[in-house]
Amino acid sequence: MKLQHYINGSWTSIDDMNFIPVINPATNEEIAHVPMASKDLVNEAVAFAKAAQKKWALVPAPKRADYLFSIGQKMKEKKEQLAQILTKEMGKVIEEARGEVQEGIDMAFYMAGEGRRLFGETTPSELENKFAMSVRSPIGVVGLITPWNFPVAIATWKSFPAIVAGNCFIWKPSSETPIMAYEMSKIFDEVQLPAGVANIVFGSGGDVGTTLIEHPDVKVISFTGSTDTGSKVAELGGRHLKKVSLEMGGKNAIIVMDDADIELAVEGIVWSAFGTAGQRCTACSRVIVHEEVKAILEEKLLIAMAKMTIGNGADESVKIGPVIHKTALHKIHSYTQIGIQEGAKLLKGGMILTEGDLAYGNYYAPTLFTDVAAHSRLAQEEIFGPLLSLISVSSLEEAIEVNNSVKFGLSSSIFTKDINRAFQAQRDLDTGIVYVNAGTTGAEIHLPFGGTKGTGNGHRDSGIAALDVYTEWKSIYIDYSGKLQRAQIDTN
Ligand code: UN1
Repeated sequence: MKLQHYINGSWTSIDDMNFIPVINPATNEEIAHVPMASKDLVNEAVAFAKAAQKKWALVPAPKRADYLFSIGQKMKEKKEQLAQILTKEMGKVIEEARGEVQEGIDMAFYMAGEGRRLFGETTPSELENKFAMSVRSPIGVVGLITPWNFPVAIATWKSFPAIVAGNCFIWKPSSETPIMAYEMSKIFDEVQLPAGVANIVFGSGGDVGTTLIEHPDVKVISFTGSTDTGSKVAELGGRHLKKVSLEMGGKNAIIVMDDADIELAVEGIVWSAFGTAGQRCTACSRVIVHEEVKAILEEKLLIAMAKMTIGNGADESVKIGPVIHKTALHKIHSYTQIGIQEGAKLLKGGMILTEGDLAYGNYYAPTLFTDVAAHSRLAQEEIFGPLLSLISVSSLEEAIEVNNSVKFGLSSSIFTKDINRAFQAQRDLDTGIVYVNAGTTGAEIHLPFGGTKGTGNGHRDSGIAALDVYTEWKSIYIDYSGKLQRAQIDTN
């Protein structure tokens, strides 16, 4: 299968294109070929989007929202088909793939509802017979750069608020997972979204992203991906005075206090650390455990880990799928070696799996280290794989300090039965998302998603907060006094 870019409501011809293969991480088989857009093609897409946006901004927001309701409905009808494709190109297990498509459906309906709100504000004027209000206005053409770990959900967090607010977008999905984007282009086409509102261009290695960031007609860049790439996006975006929204890495921790429900904590840890093979920005990669319950937690974690089934995520009984590619597999393994060198104690896993069919895919054994030093590389750096580090502490204060000692701040969690500790933790944990008695993953789309410190730059995906990325506040003063009234002067 050869994919095509989707520009101005049609798919580009496949002639004269450079293609690269798309690989199923469970088998390393080629499943499609994705074209690489030239700079000219990206510029062409931006020009179409710019022209389309002038008309799209005039479509009443509730009507723009109707398209989103139809998109959500189509995604619902195709949920199983989309989930199967998602598992095949990204590797996550089918149950999670269904969950991810559901996340996109939820976002469509949620943002469609926003079409009948998009609330502005009225504010009293300091002058007589003068009316003051502020409204959200669309910004123009926006560039969306999305990662491979959530090929559809993250794109919906960005594209749906963008279009309901009256913008047009150019979406550059990851070259690892372009098929989901291609499937979304079919849905945009099926619901007859006006040409040029949604555009998808494929690329690899940063060329398309650079063109979008440097283009004077692309006003906003929304990026989710690694901290390394994100800081380059921010740097280039800053030079071109772009509004840049960044969602980057995490080094998320679960705190297990001495009064925690240990069985529940184990379930939360296993799901957050090893689900999606640890390849979520929200994945748990540190457990900060109170020393009183360290031994029992280790024992129960090992029992739970022994029950995990690893393999091709298309198989309904499998709980842990492959990691995205060989490079990731070797990077993850290098952290096992780093952990050992740093003196951490390897309790389980720590190897690339090669038995039977696993040899064909990119499988890493769920890995548990204990006695990890809070400031070691193992405990500080994002690994993005199924590697978990246990760090022991002797108080809640110390647990919070360890949690906050990393450069990231996406998600955190505490297991405790003490309501005072829970409230103290939600206040003091320096992350954009905090869970009490739940794992670190599973954010819901109607709440803001994002993090503090090295995770982001203050913007949020999802929830109402996403509208702040894709709208500009416009303040409007209507003077009906019939005379010139000078603010700050005539008031006093
Ligand atoms: C991500 O890994 O970047 O909260 C997204 C969660 C999911 C989204 C994760 N709803 O785990």
